[in-house]
Amino acid sequence: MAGLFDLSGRTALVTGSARGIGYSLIEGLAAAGASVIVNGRRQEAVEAAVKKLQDKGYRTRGAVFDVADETAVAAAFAAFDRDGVEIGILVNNAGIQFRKPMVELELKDWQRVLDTNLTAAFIVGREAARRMIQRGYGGKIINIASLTSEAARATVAPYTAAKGGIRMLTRSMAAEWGQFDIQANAVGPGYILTEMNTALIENLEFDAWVKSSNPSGRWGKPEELAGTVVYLASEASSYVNGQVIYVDGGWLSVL
Ligand code: GCO
Repeated sequence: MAGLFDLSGRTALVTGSARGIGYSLIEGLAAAGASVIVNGRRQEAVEAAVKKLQDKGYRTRGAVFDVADETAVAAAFAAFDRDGVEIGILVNNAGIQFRKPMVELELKDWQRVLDTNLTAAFIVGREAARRMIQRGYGGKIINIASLTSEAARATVAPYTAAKGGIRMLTRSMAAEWGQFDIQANAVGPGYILTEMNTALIENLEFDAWVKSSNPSGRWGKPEELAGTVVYLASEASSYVNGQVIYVDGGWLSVL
């Protein structure tokens, strides 16, 4: 059974993995045996994350590109091709948050969130799937969804719309790519202790709300998401497709 979760010999690209949830996910995939590729937009952050993982003995490289930039993504994958890097596991994790009531929201801010949190998953997923299909031995795509893929919270409309889109993009990927032995699924984190949520964590009222409206009575930790991603990246989930697994302490299951 242990072999079912072994990712040895596989290469995983995790977008937005220089910090936060993305870094926890890529560390988990590396610990399960995968060679990993750290992605981010800032060279120094990517290099620091690569060094941290290499110091732990993991096979790691970095790839600095903006996942929302179609040209940059194509160039990054062309470089992978040149280097003989075959990405068998893609985690579309990159995401930003922008909190403001819709009536005050500018279109540019709406668009920026949708570009990074939803369109980027399509752009990077398309490049990865083209190669998985061409190679002929399948692959794994894991999109990072959110509680807001199911339920809305005021002041985060672009994020919510994008994460709702991630839920249905995941199903579209399953619908089109399942025939090529590609499994596309999603992980939906609950409220997790990350830098993106610092303003919420430090807000006593919000902190109390997170703890009172969640059966586990606490925030989740980034490393608590890694096991589900390793599962969806492994042979253990070879007949799981188009699903969203919520890692939320039970939040969505209760009134
Ligand atoms: C917010 C938070 C949420 C969480 C997470 C919940 O402002 O409500 O940022 O969006 O980060 O996505 O699943």
